[in-house]
Formats: sequence, C-alpha cells, structure tokens
Amino acid sequence: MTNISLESRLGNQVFPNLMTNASGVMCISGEELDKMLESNAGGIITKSATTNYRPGNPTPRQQLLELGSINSMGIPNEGLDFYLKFVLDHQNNEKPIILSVSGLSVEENKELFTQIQSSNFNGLIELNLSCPNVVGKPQVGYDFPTIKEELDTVFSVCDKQIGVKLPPYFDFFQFDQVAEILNQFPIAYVNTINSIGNGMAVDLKNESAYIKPKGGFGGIGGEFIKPIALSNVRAFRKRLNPEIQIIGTGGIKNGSDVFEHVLCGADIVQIGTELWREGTGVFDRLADELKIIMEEKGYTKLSDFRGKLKEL
Ligand code: RRO
Repeated sequence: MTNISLESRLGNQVFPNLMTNASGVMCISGEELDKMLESNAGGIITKSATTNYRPGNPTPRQQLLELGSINSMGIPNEGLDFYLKFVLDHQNNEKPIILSVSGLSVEENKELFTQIQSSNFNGLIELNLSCPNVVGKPQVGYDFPTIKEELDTVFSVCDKQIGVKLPPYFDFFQFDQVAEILNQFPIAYVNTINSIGNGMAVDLKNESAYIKPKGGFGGIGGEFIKPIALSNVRAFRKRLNPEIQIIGTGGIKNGSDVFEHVLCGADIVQIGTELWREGTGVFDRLADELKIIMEEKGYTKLSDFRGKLKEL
C-alpha cells in the first residue's frame, strides 16, 4: 500500500496525513503536546487558549462512556503565551500545529489576535466559537450577530490564516444563515463540529451524574455524534465558498469513519474521544484501516473521493 497517500493541505500547511487530535484532547500540557509531536498524527492542534492560565471547572469534569464521552472542562489552559511559544518553537517542523484561541469576549479575542498578529507565527489559527462549558456564557456559535461581530473584529486586527470552530447545527435555516455570514470573510477553514452541548450521562450504579460542573450537563463527543458531524461537514461543504476548507471532527473511531468524513467533504479530520480512549496509537490504526479501504476501492489519494458523496 506504499502508493496510497493520506497527505492533505489546509491553507498553506501540508499535513503528511489528514489526522490530528481534536482540540482539548492530548494538547493542554507541554507533556501532552510533546506526545503528539512524537506520534504519527499528521498535525496537532493546541487547547483553546485564553489570555491567562485557567484551572477550568471543578472535577470530575470528563468521563468516557460506552459510545462516546461527556465533558465540562471549562477551558483549562496555560494561557496564550505558552501555546504561542510552543507553535513558534515547532514552526515549519514536519507537521503543522494549529493554534486554537477561545477568548471569553469579543474584546479578549481582539487582544489575543492582536498578539498573534505581532508574532512570527505563520500557521493556522483557529477561533473557537463553540465552547459549551463556561458557566454563564452562551455558545457564540448559536448567536449569529455575535459570530459576525467576532469575525469583523479578529479580521480587523489579524491578516493571518484563520479558521473557525463551530458547534453542531440541526436545521437548514441555521446552515444557511451561518454559511452566509462565514462567506463574507477570508476564512481559511471551518472546523465542524464541537461537542454537542449540554448532554446528560447518568451513572446508573450510583444514581448520579458523571461530572460535577453544571449539575452534570456537558458536551457529548464520540460515536454518538458521528451522524451530526457528517451532516454538518456535508451541509457546510455545499454552502461555503469553495476556497473555505473543512476540518471534519466528530465520531471518528475507525478508518471507515475517516473515509465518510472525507466523502462528505472534509479536508482533514480530528480525533477526540477515541484518542482519549486509545492514546496516540489510534493514528496508526486509523491510517492502516483507511488505506485498506482505499486500496479495496482503487483510490490512491484523498482527492479521488473527497466531497463525492452520491445523493440518491
Ligand atoms: O474546555 C472545554 O470545556 C471545552 C471546550 Br473549550 C470546547 O470547545 N469543547 C468542549 O467540548 N469542551
């Protein structure tokens, strides 16, 4: 299978294979990021950064479930200086590193993007508009005028390559309205989807919630959410300007899931829950499984089938 390539491009970055971690998993501490560097992931994304270090929500705040995961981490992170130093230290290495940013207000994002603009970073920056777990803060991704305000603001201070992380949408009205806003900006890519916000998982034995913050409500990831992830990848691929690329995130457990994301239009994909469950060996397994499927189908590169889902 040496003639099968999983290489992919996103903006000006070349990913030796299309798989990275999903932000939040294996990317908060320096040790975790070093493990990602050593792994066979095709790239890395950092934990969404705020201006200052945040300890995050009280524990327990994350739980693996049979078919996925629930979390209410509350953006625990080391602060932008730490992640900006990491990406600069590894700039132009063999694998691209995406810098994720999640200020808690338009004003904070303006300052964060101003700081990044004045640095030498030349990779991809992701504006996370979809954290579901900050107590008292609604997800910006469900507030369409604020999405526009955020984008107006960050693009007014930063002319680097910026992508946007979106929450899942569930109605064609939402896909249409969000795509119409995004198409007004020189966005490098859209990353869809973040976890499905405010789910509930119950620990039957103890008759309790699994996680402490927000009375047990948390973002749902993993197998549960694949159909929603695929629908969002597909819906945005059909609506966004062709130059806006797509990261497919959600429910990837096997090589066939990666194939499905690409078939719906993903340029690269991210693995969250399954990376948490399995560790960085997941990237090797998924690459092997995907190559077997591609070989069976006679494909040698991702562009042979990307976006080519047949509609009946
Ligand atoms: O840190 C979190 O609680 C978190 C974030 Br920022 C996010 O974007 N998605 C998620 O499931 N958890």
